[in-house]
Amino acid sequence: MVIAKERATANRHLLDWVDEMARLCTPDQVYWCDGSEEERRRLTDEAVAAGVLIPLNDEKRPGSYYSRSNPNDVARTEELTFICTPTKEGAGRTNNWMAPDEAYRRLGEIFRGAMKGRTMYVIPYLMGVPESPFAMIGVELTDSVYVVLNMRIMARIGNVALERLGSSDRFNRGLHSVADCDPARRFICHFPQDDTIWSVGSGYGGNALLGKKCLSLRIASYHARGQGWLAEHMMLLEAETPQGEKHYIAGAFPSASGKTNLAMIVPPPAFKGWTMRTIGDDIAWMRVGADGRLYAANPEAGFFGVAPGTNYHTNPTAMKMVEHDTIFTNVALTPDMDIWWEGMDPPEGELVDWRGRPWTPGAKEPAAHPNSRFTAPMENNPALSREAQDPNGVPISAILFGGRRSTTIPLVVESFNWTHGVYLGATAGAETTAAITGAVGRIRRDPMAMLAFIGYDAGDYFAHWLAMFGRMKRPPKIFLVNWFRKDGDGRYLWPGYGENMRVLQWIIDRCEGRASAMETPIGLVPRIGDLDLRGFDGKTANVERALRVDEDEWRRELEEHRKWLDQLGDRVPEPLRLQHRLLASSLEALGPR
Ligand code: SAT
Ligand code: MN
Repeated sequence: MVIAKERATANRHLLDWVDEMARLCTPDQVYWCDGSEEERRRLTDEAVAAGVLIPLNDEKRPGSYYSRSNPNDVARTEELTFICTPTKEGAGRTNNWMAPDEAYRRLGEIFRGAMKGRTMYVIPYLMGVPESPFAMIGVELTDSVYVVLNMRIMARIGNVALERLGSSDRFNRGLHSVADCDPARRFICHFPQDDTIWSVGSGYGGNALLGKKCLSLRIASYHARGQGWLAEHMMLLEAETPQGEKHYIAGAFPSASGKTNLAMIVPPPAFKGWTMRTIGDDIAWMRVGADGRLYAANPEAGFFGVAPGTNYHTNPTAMKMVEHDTIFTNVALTPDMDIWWEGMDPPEGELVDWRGRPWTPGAKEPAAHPNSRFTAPMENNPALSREAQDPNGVPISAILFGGRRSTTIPLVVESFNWTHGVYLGATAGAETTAAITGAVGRIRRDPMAMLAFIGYDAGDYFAHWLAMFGRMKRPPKIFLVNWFRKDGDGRYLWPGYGENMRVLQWIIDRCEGRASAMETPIGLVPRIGDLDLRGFDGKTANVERALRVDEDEWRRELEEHRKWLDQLGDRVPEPLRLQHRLLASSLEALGPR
């Protein structure tokens, strides 16, 4: 085994751990990433030579590459994801649990010799900007050059992280190998008490880019609870009004519910003078500032977005963002080596699909995998907020909880208070999508869009959310939103996309105390006249239906909430159970209509 001659650090904790992991995985060589541009070029060339990346048409899409995954490895695998706390109770009822020693032993057997003939890349990385009190340091060891090239877009890697680490032993230890990419030998294990992640058998984003879901959500949420802050699955958006006031909005949505689109929203023409800018599209770390407000920062440095459905109408910003220097995974290829996916204008002629097979328009199966992705650096986003790099984060005015629901949930509901807001987040649900493997189209409860990412017991997580209220002097308002309600014929009642601006405006006006709302048994809902519908070309009757609180639907919904809270066990905090009873009994008190 050859250990790289120039070790980039004198940090003994790091060197010893890398040696130990190299002895386990026996790579042919160990390579320390420095994060430089020269290194990016060199590793990209190596990836191209190895067939891992295919260069795209340099005139149409400069600096961009294409990658196809193993067809068995296209999404996060929640059933193979484990929280390995010392006790099963520590992981709670919503996580898979494996005892730490068993996990180290079982995965250790798979890791043993897994990097033979390969390179072990050492990726020191930072989540957050270097000067930020939010920043967290991780080191990922991986045998995948695809992972290295994606991590260098999604995080700040190399010397910048080593400098910040210095001689400390406080860094997350991540070990990753694609090994033989066998789903029967695929595990994503988190050891919060050891600040360690072991992931084996998958090269897919959320399973393999360890800085993302594994560190910034599962491990971070565990630390956040102990330290009094929140690590959340939220996009972050800056809204500047025509008067020049700025509001920052955080929004939790399950994967593939339009979160990236919302983070890059372009207001309709009637909203002259409004400017919307992106801060983040997936993860928010939130701490209470000295002024008692909640400050949020995006720890990532890039965007790992779902490609299908993205086009110049639904998300022009993302389309511009991916015009250059982007890695595409599992989309389709055009004859002139550009990319294509469902939702773009129909292609001319034959394509090559995500599995490398010829594909003609009208074919039964999609050309791009429904969970195909683009990985683009933050600076590519033409609507990026300057505050995206603010070390202290931005003060949040409103928190949104959303999900894809074709019935029941109104376009927008403001919570009566913080506890009710936490309840709305805790009971939020969504129809399932392609970002996770499993059935598509069934409703699953996804509290704060964090079901797959809470690194401990969900009841304790809700209690932590409730406790955060006491730390704030000016807490954000909490809203439930649903862009996806349908009529009886399955047509959307609300046009969504840029038109969501009308809802955001109402939300901002509520935060400023200048818009009215109607009290309903389940929360505060705008009347049709409370929304600014200037220039709206949809039917107002449909908007009224999208806003409606249907008591029968809500009786059924609340019954589902009860079952859900029962399922979570007795660590669900009493205020949330009481909140449930209050809502259910208020609805009953109205009597039959
Ligand atoms: O599937 S990933 O975790 O890689 C991305 C996402 O779901 O947001
Ligand atoms: Mn996500």
